[in-house]
Amino acid sequence: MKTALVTGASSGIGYACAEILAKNGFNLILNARRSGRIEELCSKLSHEFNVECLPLIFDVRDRTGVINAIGSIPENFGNINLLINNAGLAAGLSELADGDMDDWDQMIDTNVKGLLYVSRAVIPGMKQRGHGHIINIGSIAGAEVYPKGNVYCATKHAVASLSKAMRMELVADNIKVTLIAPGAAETEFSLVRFKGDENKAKSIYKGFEPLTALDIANCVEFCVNLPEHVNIDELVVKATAQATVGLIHRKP
Ligand code: NDP
Ligand code: 8X3
Repeated sequence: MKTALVTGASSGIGYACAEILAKNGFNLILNARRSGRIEELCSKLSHEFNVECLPLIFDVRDRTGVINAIGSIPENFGNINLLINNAGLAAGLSELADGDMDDWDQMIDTNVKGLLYVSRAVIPGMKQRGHGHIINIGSIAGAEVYPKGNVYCATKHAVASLSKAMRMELVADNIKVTLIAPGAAETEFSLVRFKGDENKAKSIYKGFEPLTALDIANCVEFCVNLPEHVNIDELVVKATAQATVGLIHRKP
């Protein structure tokens, strides 16, 4: 049986990926900071799909915590075939001139450094086994930029660059690297960005049908079920009503 490690599995895209991977028979190692949600999801998936599920609670920003947690994974979960680097967030929406530096630190530490720490801990095992698949959840904000999205866009540009670098460095080790770059998907993303302001969060998805977390999980399912010799390098996935990051056709 194959094993997948999904970061940020307590909500949204990570949660939906965990469900779809369980359906596909993967044993799961599920990470996030909210332990209650992860434990609940683990017990739900192991009962529903008869797979093994290990909750692995850590903050991807905590370098020592990441190394210790991944180092503590028991042997029966040790052969990680699939890593989904999904944990991430946008914090705030403001111009650089009046940006909140704590928000900047949180986005850079989570979206870039967290992805690096987790990858650094998992890749050596994949190299040793000569097999693996890393799926990085980037964003259309990793190819485009929008006013007030400055630092979030920079972190997702970094994810796009790191995905390319990983693909070049790991090609000789038979490790696939896929970048999935979603457009607007209705998850807890905007609620987090606007620090719990539900009205602001809802307004982002007003007047059009956004992507769902399941839409992205379906893309993950497609990528992981391809034959051994086929890899999707990059997938850009947007709602039909979204042409570019800033051009969304909204009905009144
Ligand atoms: P959610 O807010 O619903 O989920 C984010 C997940 O990341 C949660 O499980 C959260 O868990 C986890 N997370 C956040 N910070 C940390 C941390 N420091 N350590 C461990 N886990 C963390 O948003 P989405 O599902 O939408 O976001 C998932 C990914 O998709 C992100 O990388 C985001 O940038 C990307 N994305 C989202 C888009 C969208 O429109 N929704 C579009 C493009 C990309 P917890 O809080 O429990 O730690
Ligand atoms: C999330 C999509 O447009 O809010 O990565 O940056 S956007």
